[in-house]
Amino acid sequence: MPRALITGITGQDGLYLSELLLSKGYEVYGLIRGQNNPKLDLVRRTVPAVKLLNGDLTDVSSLVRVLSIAQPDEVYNLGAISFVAYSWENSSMTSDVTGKGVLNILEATRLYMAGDASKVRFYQASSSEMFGKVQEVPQRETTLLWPRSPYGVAKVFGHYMTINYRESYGLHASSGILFNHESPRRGPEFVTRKISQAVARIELGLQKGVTLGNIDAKRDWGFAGDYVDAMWRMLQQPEGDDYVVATGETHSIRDLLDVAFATIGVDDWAPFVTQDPQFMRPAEVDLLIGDPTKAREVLGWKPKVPFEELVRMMVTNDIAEQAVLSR
Ligand code: NAP
Ligand code: G4F
Repeated sequence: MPRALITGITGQDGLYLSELLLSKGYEVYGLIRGQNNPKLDLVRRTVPAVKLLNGDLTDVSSLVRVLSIAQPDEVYNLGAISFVAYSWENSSMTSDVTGKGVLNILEATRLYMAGDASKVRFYQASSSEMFGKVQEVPQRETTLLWPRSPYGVAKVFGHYMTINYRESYGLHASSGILFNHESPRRGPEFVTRKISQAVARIELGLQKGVTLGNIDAKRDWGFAGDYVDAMWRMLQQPEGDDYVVATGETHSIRDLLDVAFATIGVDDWAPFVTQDPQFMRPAEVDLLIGDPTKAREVLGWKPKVPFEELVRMMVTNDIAEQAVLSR
């Protein structure tokens, strides 16, 4: 039975990846932090077979201990402070967790493999946010990185550190440059879920409108359940490498509003949407669109859930969830 360790087990991708690996017969370990993590129950309910181990990406001694207990064949480093807006307000902590945390888990993995590079394979959750002020359209593996947020800068550090461990120590290390991926499990702070929850609550008469920031920004949005499959495929390759994982389509937040409100039969969303500078960012990433050719050709991966279906799935799920919560 192959063994996997996942950091970020309480997050959106951690849950989908656990489900995928368990369905493939893996023994799955998850790193959980804090003495009373509020998401512990969610993980236990959703993926009860996952074995949870205490640790934190900022504490290298905890990572060494967790690796020695889990004895993984594959390490998936999904843990991060992942909310871009928050990273300006907590830039030092974001650098420690999202940036230096990658070095910590790489170093713990190097100690664990003890000179035997065949012992373990490593996945790093890199991000399209690294492209920032994009230098090429669409963005591919070779596109120059130009991050626009403390989060993006921290991800660039983790990305290059992963490549460096591959080149320095022969570690089978892969970096997935994933474009935005969403689901009903997405955190409510992100724009897709903020909109799907608001539309659901408007439909149920629980809320009158929604206040947003820049609605002209464009993102390449896919379904998280599809994207974790690409992570697994990367670690099944003969060599570690870097891959863009994206749909190859881009949509503005206006397009997102169109589909979300159409799901409840509203054609003109303007009366329900206001904008507030508090949701604007000091530096914006205006346009993301990925070129997933390499992932398709080498990994045999392609996205299954199109944008409109994804948005409708999220709104429909939130209507059901909000109806229960409001009872
Ligand atoms: P998420 O839902 O925000 O989950 C982040 C996870 O990181 C949570 O489990 C969180 O645990 C954990 N974490 C935070 N601080 C930690 C620390 N100090 N030590 C250990 N774990 C810590 O993120 P996601 O959407 O699943 O994304 C997974 C990864 O992919 C992240 O690295 C993200 O930056 C990256 N990524 C995401 C996207 C996307 O569109 N979703 C795109 C590209 C890259 P707690 O519950 O304890 O806070
Ligand atoms: O949903 P967002 O907060 O996601 P963002 O910043 O693109 O980051 C996500 O994707 C990255 C991959 O590219 C990940 F690495 C990262 O961890 C995270 O998962 O914002 C999307 C867009 C931005 O342009 C933002 O300015 O939506 C715009 N926006 C407009 N109004 C808003 C809002 N974003 C949020 N969160 N809230 C708003 O009210």
